[in-house]
Amino acid sequence: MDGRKKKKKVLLMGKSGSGKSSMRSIIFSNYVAKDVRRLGATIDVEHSHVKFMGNLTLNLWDCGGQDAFMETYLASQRSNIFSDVAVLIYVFDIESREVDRDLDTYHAIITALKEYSPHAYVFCLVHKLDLIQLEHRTRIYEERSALIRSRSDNFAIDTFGSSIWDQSLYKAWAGIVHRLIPNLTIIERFLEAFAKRIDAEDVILFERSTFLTVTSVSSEVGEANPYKDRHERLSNIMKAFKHCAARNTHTTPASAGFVVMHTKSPLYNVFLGRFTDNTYIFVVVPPGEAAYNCAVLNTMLAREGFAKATNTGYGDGFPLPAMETPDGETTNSNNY
Ligand SMILES: Nc1nc2c(ncn2[C@@H]2O[C@H](COP(=O)(O)OP(=O)(O)O)[C@@H](O)[C@H]2O)c(=O)[nH]1
Ligand SMILES: [Mg+2]
Repeated sequence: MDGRKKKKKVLLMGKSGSGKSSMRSIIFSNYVAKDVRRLGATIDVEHSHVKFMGNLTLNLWDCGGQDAFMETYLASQRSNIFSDVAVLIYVFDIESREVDRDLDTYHAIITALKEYSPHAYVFCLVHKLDLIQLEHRTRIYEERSALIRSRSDNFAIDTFGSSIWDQSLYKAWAGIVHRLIPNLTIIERFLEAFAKRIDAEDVILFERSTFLTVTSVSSEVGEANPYKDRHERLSNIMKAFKHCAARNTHTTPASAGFVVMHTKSPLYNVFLGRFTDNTYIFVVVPPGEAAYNCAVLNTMLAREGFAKATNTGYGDGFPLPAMETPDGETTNSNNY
């Protein structure tokens, strides 16, 4: 692994009206859900480049889903569209009345992908779940997900239920970008060592502009937290906060930043602050002034080393603890 700039091609496909452009705008362009109704239909392919974690550029191909376009993607444009793909995100509209036809189109796309980019990751989003009554949501999502899997050939796919009207959108996209982040193992080992050292119950790393979860660590206490969707809830809340801050300070949501927020309670301390150029860190530690100060101080101290590790792919900026290798030898992880 190295620190060179990485560009990854991401195809965003699915029938016209399934919600592709809406999601893209909310996640990457700081739109709020109610604003996406203003978007026009995507004609042909709309290219955009989004930066993520500084050195990763996602080259997003939002492919208009009208039937005529789908046909040209599969015929004359086949090699252009399907070559060099890192990720295919396929969006299914849960409201569609033509489930079989949608699955046939999906299968044709998967076949083309297998031919030109057999190592691509495939994510399928069963979208607009807000339109299904809460009590039927899980069942309908699972049924649809099983159907999609049965048409995915040999691809190991991930499926998510999503809606632009709640935090499920953030969970799905965090799952997607997680697969694309360079130096993720280094980031995760670093964060784990850091969390242990400051006795944190939860540490979550968020990407700065999208507020998507990059990765997280929970201790045993953190694991017991009943709010399993707390990461994506925080992404959603922080995005809304940025919009609110932008409105009140006459800036744009993209530039509305903040340095730190904290909550101290008799049961825990929480802070959410700017970590590196590209990340925010969310830390939960035990209650008390000393624990809080210690965690804040250590977070400040870890910044530089962390930034270096994520940029270069080497963990030498922060004294990571020695690790047991599978054959019993002890190695120092700094020798990465
Ligand atoms: N109810 C609901 N409507 C959605 C959702 N996502 C998108 N839409 C709506 O679906 C319509 C089509 O969205 P658009 O993003 O243009 O679809 P695209 O053709 O796939 O790019 C718009 O009116 C959106 O407001 C969702 O999660 N729930
Ligand atoms: Mg569109």
